[in-house]
Amino acid sequence: MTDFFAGIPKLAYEGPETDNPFAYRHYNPDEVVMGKRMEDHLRFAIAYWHSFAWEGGDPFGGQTFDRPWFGSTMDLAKLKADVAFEMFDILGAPFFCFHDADVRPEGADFAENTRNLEEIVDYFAAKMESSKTRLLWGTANLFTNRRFMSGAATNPDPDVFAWSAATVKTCMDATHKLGGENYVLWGGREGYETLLNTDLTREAEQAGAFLSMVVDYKHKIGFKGAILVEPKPQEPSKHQYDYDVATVYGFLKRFGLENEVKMNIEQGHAILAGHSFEHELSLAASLGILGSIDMNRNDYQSGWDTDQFPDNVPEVARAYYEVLKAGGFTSGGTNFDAKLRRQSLDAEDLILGHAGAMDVCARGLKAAAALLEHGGLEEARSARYAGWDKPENKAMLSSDLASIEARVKAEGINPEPVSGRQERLENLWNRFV
Ligand code: XLS
Ligand code: NI
Ligand code: NI
Repeated sequence: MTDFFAGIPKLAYEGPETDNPFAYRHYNPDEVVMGKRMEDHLRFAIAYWHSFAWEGGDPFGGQTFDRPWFGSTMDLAKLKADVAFEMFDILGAPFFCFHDADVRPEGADFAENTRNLEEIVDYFAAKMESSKTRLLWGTANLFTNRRFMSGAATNPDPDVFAWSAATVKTCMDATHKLGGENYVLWGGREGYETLLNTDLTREAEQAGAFLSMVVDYKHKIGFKGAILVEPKPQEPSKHQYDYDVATVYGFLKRFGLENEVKMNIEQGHAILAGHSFEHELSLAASLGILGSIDMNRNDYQSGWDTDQFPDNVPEVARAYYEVLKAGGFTSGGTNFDAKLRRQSLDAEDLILGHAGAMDVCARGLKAAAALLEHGGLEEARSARYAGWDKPENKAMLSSDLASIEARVKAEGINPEPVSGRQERLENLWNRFV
């Protein structure tokens, strides 16, 4: 036991009326929602990087947090792991996620990186024997170190491609060993700053070959989890290749990977792409590639990735409505890819940030489930498209322009506009949130 969270009790569900800051008001893991335990619906995960590796810097100032595990030795990496698992236990978190660089010190070369990672993986594995917390996903950080400044898979330098491929292999091995349920790729440096020095055609080919190798390796080692790509439109590169769900789907089709790879969709990234989160989720579900979510918001005014904990129940409800409608998570879950504000220095801030977010998500989930069970929205949507249920209308979709013209003339088709009834549906929606 470390003393980092000294005095902070394990959180339990106490209901909405409690005054205890260290309690859940809405997140009640065992409560059954639409036939499933809340914990099994939401599948919350703690992001190792923001909670334990981030130092509190911003573009104008450096470290604000003073954590006893900061530094680059294996002993400190193990202290960090001790504190992390204590936090998972305090929160009763079912899952966590990590990058290689969050959990192990950077070595002098590839071999030392791998040794460090393997030692920490063994340390995690030992902890996981007595912890309920499992691994939602693992990933490789192919964006922080300066070697990745011009890309990882899409780097003009083949040596960086090689380093990246080898690193992803070690991270897939680590994820597999720890029983991870997914493996994520966020292409932080897969993009470009200027076309003056960039060959788009080559870079796409490299990225396609890279992802194909990831899929092949998954099958080779018998990893049963999902491979997930996380789209993001900008930041850090001016142009990120994995812009949004639609863009990534096009990329997957191009390389024949659409049945092998799903999406990890982040709320804040959806907004940066000029979409709503529910748009991205709904599109992914309709394409059969909805995998998992990063439930962290950005500030709506600042236009960059501030990675804040969710605080808006109606927004979160819209997202879970799409997730529930799609049948819920299978291997995926709700990862909080969220960091504290840099002034939030105390150990309790870490606990309360997550606890509040979990309560917001629980309320959103319950609202979404209630509306889905009510059925009014789905009925209204079906009614709007009901004309397409008639065989003569359905047949048009495999007809041709000339035959349709003949039909319009023969039947005297003359459409009458009908209301989309948006306000009625918004009022219905607002009864539940
Ligand atoms: C950054 C991404 C990152 C991924 C994991 O914006 O959200 O944190 O989730 O590499
Ligand atoms: Ni992000
Ligand atoms: Ni993310």
